[in-house]
Amino acid sequence: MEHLPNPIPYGLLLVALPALAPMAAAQQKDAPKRMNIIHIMTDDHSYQALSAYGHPLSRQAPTPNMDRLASEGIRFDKAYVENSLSTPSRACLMTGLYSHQNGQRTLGKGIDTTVTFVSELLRNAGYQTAIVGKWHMQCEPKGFDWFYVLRGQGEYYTPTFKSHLSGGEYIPEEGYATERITAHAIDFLEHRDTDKPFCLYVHHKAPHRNWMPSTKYLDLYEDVTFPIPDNYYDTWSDKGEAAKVQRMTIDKDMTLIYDLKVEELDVEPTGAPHPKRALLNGLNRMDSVSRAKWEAAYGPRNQAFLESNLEGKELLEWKFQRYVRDYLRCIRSVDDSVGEILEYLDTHGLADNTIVVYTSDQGFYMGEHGWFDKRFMYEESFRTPLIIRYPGGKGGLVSNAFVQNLDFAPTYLDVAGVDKPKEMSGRSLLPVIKHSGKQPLRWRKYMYYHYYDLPSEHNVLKHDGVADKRFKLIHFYGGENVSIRANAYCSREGSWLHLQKVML
Ligand code: SGN
Ligand code: CA
Repeated sequence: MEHLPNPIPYGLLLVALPALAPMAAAQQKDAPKRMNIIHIMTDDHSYQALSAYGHPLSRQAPTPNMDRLASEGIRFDKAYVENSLSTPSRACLMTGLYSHQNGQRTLGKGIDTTVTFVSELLRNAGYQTAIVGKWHMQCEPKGFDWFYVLRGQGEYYTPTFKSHLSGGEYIPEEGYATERITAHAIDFLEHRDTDKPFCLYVHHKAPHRNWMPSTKYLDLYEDVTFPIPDNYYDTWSDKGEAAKVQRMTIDKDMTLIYDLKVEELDVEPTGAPHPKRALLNGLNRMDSVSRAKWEAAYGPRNQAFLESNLEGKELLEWKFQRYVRDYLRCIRSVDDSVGEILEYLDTHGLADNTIVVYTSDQGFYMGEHGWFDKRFMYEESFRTPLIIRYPGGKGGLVSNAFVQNLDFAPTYLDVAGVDKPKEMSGRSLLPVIKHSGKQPLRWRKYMYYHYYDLPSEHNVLKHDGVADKRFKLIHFYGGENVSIRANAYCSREGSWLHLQKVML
C-alpha cells in the first residue's frame, strides 16, 4: 500500500510546483492502469443455494455462471457479516464500519450521513463510480457519478428506479427487476468514461421475500423435489428463549397468499383474513401478458393444492417445496445476470483488468430449524457466500480465510491505491487473494457480530457475539420478559476502538 510522502515545506512547494507538474503528468501516463471493480451483491442469497458450495439443495438447481466465477477465482468458505440484515449490511459495505460506528443498526433510519462513503473516496481517487439496483438506505446515494436505484426494498415486476438523471423521481420500468438491473449495469459499462477506472456495484433485489420469479422460469424445477433439511421439524425444545420466541417459521409465519402465492385464498386456514396480502405479492404490477403466463403456471398448481386439503407433515413439506422452488427460480435469473456481465467483460477486453466480487448482503435459512429469513448469528444467516475473481490469479481455489463484510471497503481502497481511513477495522483482502486464498499470518482470530432490530418482524432477540473459526459466544438480550430499551446495550459509543484491538 502506498504511503503519503513527508510534507514539503510551503516555500519550497511554491518554487518547485511548476517544475513538478510535467513530472506528475509523466508519472500518471506511465503508471500501471488501476484495476476496475465490480461488486455483485444479491439480497438474501444463501450459500446453500449456490452450487459452487456443493450443498445438496443447489446440486439440483445449479448456478453455472457463479460456478464459472469460482472456477476462475476463489471461493471463500468462512465469509461473514457483522449484522445480518440488509440496511446495516449495506451501510457496512459503503462505510467499512460496524453498525455502531455508522449508526445503521436496524432496518429503518440510522445512517450517519456525515461519515465518508467508500464511493466518495474512490471517486476522489479518480474512479468513475456507479451503483444499480437495491440501495435500501434512508439517504441519497453518496459518491456516485451514475446510479439507478430501486425504491426501498424494490419491486420484482415493473420496478421503479430513481437515477442520476431522474431529478429525484422514481420512474417505473417495464420488466423484471433482475433483468432491468442487469440492463442498467451493462448500460453503464457501455457508456462509462473509458479514461477512468470504474467501480460498479450491481445490487439485486432477488432473491428477497416474497420470491417472485421471472415469467421465463415459472415452470423451472416444478418436477424437482428438493431435499428437506434433517432439522426441518425442530421444536427447539433443547434451545434457549431466542429460538423459541422467533417468528420466522415456514409452518406458521409464511402466509399462503403472500409468500406461497396461493392467490385463490383470501383467508388463512385459521380463518384470519388477509385482504391486502394478494396485492402485496406484486402480481398486480405485472402486464397482462405476464399475468396470463403466471395464471397458466400457478393456477392449476394452486387448484390441485387446494383440492388436496393437505394437513400436518404433508402441508409443511408442500410449503417447503413451494418456497424453495420460487427462491431458486429467482436465483436462476441472478445467475443469468452474472453470466451476462462476465460475457460483457470478455467481449470488451475488460476481464483482464477487472476484479469481480460476488456476494450477498447476508445468509438465509432454507428450512433449517423450520425457518426462513436470517438475523441470527447462527451459521446459516451469519455466513454469506463470497467468490472473488482476480485477474491473473489462479482459479478453482477455496479459501478458509476468516473474512467479514467490513473487509470490502478496505479491499476496494487497496485496489485503487488509497490508504484506508484508520476508523475502518476491516482488512484488505488483496494479500489473501494474491496468496491463493491463504490467510496471512497476522490476521483476525475473532470476529464481532451485533443484531439490534427488535421490536420488529420475525421477533429475533437482540444479540451480540464473538466468533472464531470454530465457536461462537452469543449473548441474547432484550427478551420478552425484559423491557426493551432501544439499543441501550450498545450505547457505549467509542468502545469499538477497544474492540478493534481485541479483534486484530
Ligand atoms: C421485509 C420482509 C421480512 C424481512 C425484512 C428484512 N417482510 O420486511 O421478511 O426480514 O424485509 O429483509 S415482507 O413482508 O415485506 O416481505 S432485508 O433483506 O431487507 O434485511
Ligand atoms: Ca437481505
